[in-house]
Amino acid sequence: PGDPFGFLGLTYDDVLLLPGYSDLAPSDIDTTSRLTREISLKIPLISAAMDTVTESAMAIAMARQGGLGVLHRNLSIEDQATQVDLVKRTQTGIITNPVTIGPDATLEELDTLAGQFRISGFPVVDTENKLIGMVTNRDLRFTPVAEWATTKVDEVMTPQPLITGPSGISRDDATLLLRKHKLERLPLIDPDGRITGLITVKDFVKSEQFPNSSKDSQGRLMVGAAIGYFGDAWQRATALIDAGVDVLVADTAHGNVRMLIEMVKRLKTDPATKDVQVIGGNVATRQGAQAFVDAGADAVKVGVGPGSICTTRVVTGVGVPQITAVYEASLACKPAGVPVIADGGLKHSGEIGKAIVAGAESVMLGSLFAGCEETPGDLVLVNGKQFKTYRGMGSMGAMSSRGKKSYSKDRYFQAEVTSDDKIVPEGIEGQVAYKGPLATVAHQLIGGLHQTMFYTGARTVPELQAEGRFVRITSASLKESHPHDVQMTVEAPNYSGF
Ligand code: RVP
Repeated sequence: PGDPFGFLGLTYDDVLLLPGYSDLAPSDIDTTSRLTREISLKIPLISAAMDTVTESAMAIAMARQGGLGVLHRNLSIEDQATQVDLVKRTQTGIITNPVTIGPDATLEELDTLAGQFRISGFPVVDTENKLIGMVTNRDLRFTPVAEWATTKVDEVMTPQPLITGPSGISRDDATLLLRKHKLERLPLIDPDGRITGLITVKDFVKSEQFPNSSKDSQGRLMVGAAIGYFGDAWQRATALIDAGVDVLVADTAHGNVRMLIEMVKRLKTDPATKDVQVIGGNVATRQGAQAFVDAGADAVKVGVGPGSICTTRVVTGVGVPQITAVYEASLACKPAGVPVIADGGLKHSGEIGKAIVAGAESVMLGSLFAGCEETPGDLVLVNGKQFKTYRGMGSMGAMSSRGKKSYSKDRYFQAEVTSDDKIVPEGIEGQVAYKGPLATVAHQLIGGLHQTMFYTGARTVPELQAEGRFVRITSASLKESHPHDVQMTVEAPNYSGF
């Protein structure tokens, strides 16, 4: 009953943030924010679970910068679990579960293993996992390739006694040992001589290069992965947990669905899964968010239709403008202490601060990241300019069986559609300009957020959320906000046009 038109929905381009009194030095500003109830990130950026955005290389780059990558699920359970494993093994410090090899393996097998895991040195262990030597790619070089199939690892390895460290060695002690003995690798063993870890100089140097990186309690990079609720989603969830995933994103394009809400509830109560952080999504109303809060979700992802490649609002007529959607969801989430993630629709760095003031604690980005070097897919050259493909997960390309099997069309309610000509897509396929490494893209985005915080006088993200105020604007103001009445001759690294 009552007014059928409800309230007015606003989105990013409908608002600006009011400047506020500022007494801050750049070093005062802290962009740390909560991703979930239990995980905080140094930078509140998440890369979208899309097959043209996040696979292991992107997830590694995101975690190194201090954000998080969510691995897409348009691939088999085994392949997605392998992606998780690749991120978890890319160490920032100590490898807690190093890949080992047996003394009877051939050099050919050693070479295959090195290629598969992209590593060059292995502890050699006996059947009880006791360290008996170390073997590296260097050891291969002195044996002719023709003999690799018949030569065994124990013929070329460096046998015990080796320089080793105890399992719980501190970073400083490990550094001393590596330096003193000019070691490339330091195996860690327990009192019985079993291998428990491996430290490499390369990883130690890297961890100094990425002081903000998002790490778990064991110093491994953090990673998220998308699951749904349909079919074998539960097996997917447990396989990802076994591989070490930190965050499961249980989402579909429409998350206010009984089976998905039940999935979140089960994940948060089953003893096998309840310790992993679970994000539920996507919703765009207060009631939708409340359902996930009640189900025990550790964060709620918001966005129905704002995505750059999304046609949901056009195809279905359903959606909520993103600033309003985030605000409405936050009304349910904030009292429960559950963070909101604003997913989709961001075009510039200034929108990160707007999402935070509307009630989000982090943002998920697709198009802004799709042009990065680390995203899946090759560079495409068009008229001498470099592009990368970017497509919606509800596009024909992602849902049809052309190319390879689609594992994710249930995200758009199409799980039972077997023939491609019956698919109703809710996304498009396109391309974005190549932008180089994620590090430079993230630098511009976070630099923009720093400036937002300076202009608004907010030292921290919670302060920005609490104190930030909007002013609603008109289309004339939006025109004024963008460059106008000049011809742009040089593209800025953080602005490419209206
Ligand atoms: P954007 O950053 O505006 O490119 O939006 C990315 C988001 O769009 C994703 O995180 C997801 O929520 C949504 N998406 C992905 N595929 C589709 C679709 O095909 N409609 N939408």
